[in-house]
Amino acid sequence: MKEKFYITTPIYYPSRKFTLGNCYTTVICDAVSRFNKILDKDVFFMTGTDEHGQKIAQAAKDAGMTEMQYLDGMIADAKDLWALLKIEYDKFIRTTDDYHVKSAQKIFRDLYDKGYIYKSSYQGKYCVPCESFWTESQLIEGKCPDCNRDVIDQEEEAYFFKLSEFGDKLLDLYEKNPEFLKPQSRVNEMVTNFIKPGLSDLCVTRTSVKWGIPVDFDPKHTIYVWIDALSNYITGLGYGTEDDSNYKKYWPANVHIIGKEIVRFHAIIWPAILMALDIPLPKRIFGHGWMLFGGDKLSKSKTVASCECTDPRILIPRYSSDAVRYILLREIPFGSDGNYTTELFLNRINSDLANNYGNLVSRTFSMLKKYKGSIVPSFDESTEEEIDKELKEVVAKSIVDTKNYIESNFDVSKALSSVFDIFSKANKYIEVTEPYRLAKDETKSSRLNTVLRNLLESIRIGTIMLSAFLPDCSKKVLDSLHIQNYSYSDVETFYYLNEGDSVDELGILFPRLDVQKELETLAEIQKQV
Ligand code: ME8
Repeated sequence: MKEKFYITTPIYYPSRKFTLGNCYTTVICDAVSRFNKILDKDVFFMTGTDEHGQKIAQAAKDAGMTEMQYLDGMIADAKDLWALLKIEYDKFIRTTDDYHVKSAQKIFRDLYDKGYIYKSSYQGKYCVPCESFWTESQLIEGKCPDCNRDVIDQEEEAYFFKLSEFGDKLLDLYEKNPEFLKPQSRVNEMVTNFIKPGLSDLCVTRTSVKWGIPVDFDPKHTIYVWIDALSNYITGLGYGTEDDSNYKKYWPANVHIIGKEIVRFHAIIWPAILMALDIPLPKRIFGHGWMLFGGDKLSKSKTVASCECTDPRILIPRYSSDAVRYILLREIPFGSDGNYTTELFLNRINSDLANNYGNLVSRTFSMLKKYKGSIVPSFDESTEEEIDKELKEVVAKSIVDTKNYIESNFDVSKALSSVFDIFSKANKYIEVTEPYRLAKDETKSSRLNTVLRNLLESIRIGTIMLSAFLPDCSKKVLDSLHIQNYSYSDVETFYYLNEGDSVDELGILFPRLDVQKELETLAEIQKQV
């Protein structure tokens, strides 16, 4: 039986169109999911949308639509974006889906029946026009952070979850299970900032928010976002419904990958809810850092210079989904914050995709055509030199390292960099072995064969690993080599291609860009949007 692997993104708020920041987490999860498929695991990858709450109701109102009209449009747009980015999810959950609503209600009722939820009253700062409660710390200079108007002290009846009972259990969890929350810095943050000072019970319903899932035994209350949202990770598998086969098969999740600002909800509230329900905990929560745009988490136009383009709907059609996936996966050290600029993106396309990988493939394929009629040549290990061993060592190291980076820490950035070690080394191998010179000397024919074969096999191995990260260009290269189905065991054999097979021609994978000109064109395009 195949090993199971269940991975999730956060479910995003569709109160605005998804940004490059949402693409960041989703592409990481997609790459990890694809990589695990290559490792021959039985993978389930879920993403979706978090569709309740005041913000969504307001956005729909502003757009002059009903909530569902508004949401259906936003979700169609989100799915188009994921298709453009080649995101291969197994399930897209919407928290307005029927099965989710019923199952979230059951979760709430079970928590109530077990005595973990009780009725009391909620006191907070209330903005009457926005119909929103705020905590003291959310106010900006004492006023509503949304509309900047005065707030009043208000009390409303509400249900509370006994989060305060879980402090010690959570400390115990982090201590006994150091893999549960990564990176380690996030554990320190949870312990010092939240658990040690003492957890308060959590308000989990609102009577003032109408756009939410009603508590089935007290319907004037709606379930306040976090119980609704977090439970998606199990309701999406069918938990609490008639068909819970996916829940039985895939839960507990191998990992929830999320941004660092929602670690508190995932590493404190979610395990507490699961413990209360006697449900096993996810194996790992990874809180990654932020992609920063001009120092800001959101690509708001006011903080980003006019030559900056952060709209994936412009970038993907213009530069390919692979190019956008590449910058997202590679540029930001996984776990930390990192800056994105359009110039950096364009330079990466040139240096890594066009000059390194693209150039390697195009040089190798054109030499193969010129000297060997595009036929996979034989190899003769007796003609091998030191540089051949070095190349094979780099390949062997990358095979081990890439898998380790993904399996031990989901570190897509290091994994991708390790795959590119093969391409850099193979380009150097061409410089050192000079196949164009060998071709001029008939006595070197066998050596030329070996050199070209070693290049082809290095490209094959690197490209199979690359296919988890950049599926489109890898498919083109693997198609030329007539490789359709593959798994990680195929990269572990260096000589794998059949001698005498033909290799199909391949166009340019990544055209080189004039960065300055592109920046100007993007600025123009943005002016028109
Ligand atoms: O928080 N850099 O939804 P959300 C990196 N609905 N990641 C970014 C990013 C950036 N600049 N901007 C967004 C919610 N993200 C809740 C989640 S889960 C049960 C409920 C990513 O639409 C990152 O994953 O605000 C972050 O956690 C998520 O988008 C926030 O999405």
